[in-house]
Formats: sequence, C-alpha cells, structure tokens
Amino acid sequence: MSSTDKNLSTFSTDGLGDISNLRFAIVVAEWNTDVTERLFEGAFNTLVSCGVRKENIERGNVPGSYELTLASQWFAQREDIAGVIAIGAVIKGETLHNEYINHAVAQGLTNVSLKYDKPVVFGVLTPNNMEQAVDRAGGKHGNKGDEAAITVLKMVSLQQRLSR
Ligand code: RBF
Repeated sequence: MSSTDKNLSTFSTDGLGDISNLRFAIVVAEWNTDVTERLFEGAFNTLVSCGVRKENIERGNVPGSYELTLASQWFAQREDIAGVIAIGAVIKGETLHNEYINHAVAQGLTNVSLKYDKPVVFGVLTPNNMEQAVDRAGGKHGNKGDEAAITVLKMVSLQQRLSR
C-alpha cells in the first residue's frame, strides 16, 4: 500500500487513553537535516496535539541514521520512556550505502523494541532523491513524522490495554 493510500496523519486518535503523563523520546539524525527537522517538527507537534506534554518529550541528535539504533536503545532502556521515535532520511546515491544503512537501522530498531518491550518507531525516509524526501516531510505526501507519532501512541495505547 503506498503512502498516498495510507496516510496515518488523518487517522483518528480516539480511544488513546490518558497519555498526558507518558514520556517519549525522539532521536533525530543530522544527515539531510532540512528533511529530518521537518519530520521532527511533525512528530513533536503531533504528540503535543494528541495530549503529550511538551516537557515529556526528550530529543536526542545523532550524526547519521546509522547511529539511530544505539541512541534509541539508550532511551528505550529507561523505565520512564514509554516509546521512542527514530527519525532519519537516507537518500539513495551512486553506491549501495543506503541499503546497508536502511537494513541495519530497520533491524536494529526492531531488536531494541523487542528487547525493551516498547515501541521504537521507524521514522526513516528511504527515498530515491531529495524531492521524494521533501514530498514526505510536510509536502504532497504528508509528513511521515506525524505518522511516526501516531504510531507510537497507538502502540503504547495497545500495550497498556493488553497489560491491564
Ligand atoms: N546518513 C543518513 O542519515 N542519511 C544518508 O543519506 C547518509 N548517507 C551516507 C552515505 C555514505 C556513503 C556514508 C558513508 C554515510 C552516510 N550516512 C548517511 C551516515 C551514516 O548514517 C553514519 O552516520 C556514518 O556512516 C557513521 O557511522
């Protein structure tokens, strides 16, 4: 399903429960920073508009997307953090670097999520070029940062319901 068909930015957040006391982390890669800043803003503003307190959102910057996994683990291992959003933009170039980075990060974030039993959301754009990245960072395909925020909230909410 393409992102045009499925845009979580428009999903209902009804039934999320009380999230005002939950704490979240957003880890942001500094490569392609114009894009990752827009993704961060989307994620941050969506968390806040859904009821998360600004002071309950922590940010950590990392040099590039490859470093998202370790920094996400540093946050995820903390008991006070309910969920983590990892944000990056890995743009395809003339070499295969993007595939190595993307696979490593996707697998790494999955491992962290399972190890610490909490949502660690993959908010990494993997476009062929900068235009595709901009289209997904507040452009014509919405903002994947918004979607990452909705995802972490939905997962935390499901986890809370199942552990009651
Ligand atoms: N990091 C990104 O977040 N996005 C990129 O598009 C990106 N491209 C890279 C291309 C090459 C050839 C290399 C070597 C690294 C790139 N990185 C990129 C940085 C990478 O995620 C990591 O920070 C560095 O490899 C240091 O571990």
